[in-house]
Amino acid sequence: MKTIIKNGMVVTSGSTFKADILIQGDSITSISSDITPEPSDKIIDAEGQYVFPGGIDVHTHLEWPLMDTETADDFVSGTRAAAVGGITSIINFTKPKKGASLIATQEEWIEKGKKSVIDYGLHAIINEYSDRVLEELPILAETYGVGSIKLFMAYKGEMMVNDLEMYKIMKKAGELGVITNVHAENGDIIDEMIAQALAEGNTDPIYHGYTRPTIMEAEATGRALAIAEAANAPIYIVHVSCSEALEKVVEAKKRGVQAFAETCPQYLVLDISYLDQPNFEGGKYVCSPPLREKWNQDVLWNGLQTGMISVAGSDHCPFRFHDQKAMGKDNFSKIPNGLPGLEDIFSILYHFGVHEGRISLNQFVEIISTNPAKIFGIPKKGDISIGYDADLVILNPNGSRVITSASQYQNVDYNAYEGLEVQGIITNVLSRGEVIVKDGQFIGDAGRGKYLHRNRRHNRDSLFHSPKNDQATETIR
Ligand code: DUC
Ligand code: ZN
Ligand code: ZN
Repeated sequence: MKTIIKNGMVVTSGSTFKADILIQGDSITSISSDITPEPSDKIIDAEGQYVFPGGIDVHTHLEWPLMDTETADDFVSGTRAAAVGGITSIINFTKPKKGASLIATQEEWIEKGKKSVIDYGLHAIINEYSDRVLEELPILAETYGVGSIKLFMAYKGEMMVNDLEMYKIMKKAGELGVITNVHAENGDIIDEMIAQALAEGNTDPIYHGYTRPTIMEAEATGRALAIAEAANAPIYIVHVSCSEALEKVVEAKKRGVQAFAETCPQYLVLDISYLDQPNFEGGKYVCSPPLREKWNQDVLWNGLQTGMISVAGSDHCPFRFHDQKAMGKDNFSKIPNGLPGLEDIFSILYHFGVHEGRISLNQFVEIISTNPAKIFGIPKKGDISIGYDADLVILNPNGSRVITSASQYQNVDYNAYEGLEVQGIITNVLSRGEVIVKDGQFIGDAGRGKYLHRNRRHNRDSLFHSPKNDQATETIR
């Protein structure tokens, strides 16, 4: 059976035009001003609506152990929420147990991911250094299509690696064309600040913000970029939250470092005042890096406008408020770090970005779909083009909705954006040609998602050498 999406306004990173889209099997086979249906064809009328390439969220933590607990969404509930929210592919993080091989870990996480309702890839976290890591990296890259790893500069004892370890790992990754995601915060100094705050009797969630200052994110960001430069390796700084850290990225791009930056909706829309609420409400907003002073939001939007920030990822890391966040009721350092966001990232970026005039429709597609596919080497996704996967999101720009945990698919008892009204309603979502969201309701099956065996290098290089990147001039503030 063929499917035709008729009369929609097709939006890609490069253009916006009215067209019909013909889908056969998994793929887009024709894009034309008027495709005549045959009687057996399934028709989706998208008159008055936008048709976007499916969102690609390259920053998720489903089924992810952290701080003696595990995130509240598994690959079923998390990817279902993603689909309803316009995300048709994710890249989740693995997490090796101490001493475990990276290959065995990858196998274990591919197995976990098989429940997914949308396509999923995996970034391999490396949370301790050994010579074996360097031996396993080529196997991960070549046999498992793992084009990206992740290193942490914080979470000492659980995940943090030191500078020399980073250098050795990034050097090897760079030789293989594998990009390194980096969580950039100075873990040593943050741990000291936390100990000091607790010793002074300061236990409320707001101290999470005070003990992880912007300068410690900027310092680690600059150091990571310098190590990448010395190792001649591509680097992707996850969740840039503040102006000082973004400045480090811009400086590095100017020097020619193969650097990309990501920010997240929580840093674009929420601010540090959310941590400072009575009755432990602030605990809901504990994530790392922490929410920042509001003025940083304009700088981050500017980074997206100018291409200095290439991607918006959700950093979906959900913990229930009533029992998981509550672990830190008397001690902010025990609050599991993370916010839910996978279900709403597409809407929030559309509303605050496109609807409120901060970015264009085409920039929106670039940030939420095209750039993630290019940077992380996802073949046949991130665009609406013949031969590409029919991963498509149809959005009615004339409708609006109020975000609330009462109607969410995320398996968590709150929503960080509760009560926000956003313009634009996602009506239909297709994943490889199959309608998995119809009239806003999920109708797909668990287990239909496929593991993304990723390419390395080629698409990312074309993006790195784009005119925008080459112009990394005084673009912030
Ligand atoms: N930050 C979070 O808030 N959660 C997961 C880990 C991280 O880096
Ligand atoms: Zn992180
Ligand atoms: Zn994260």
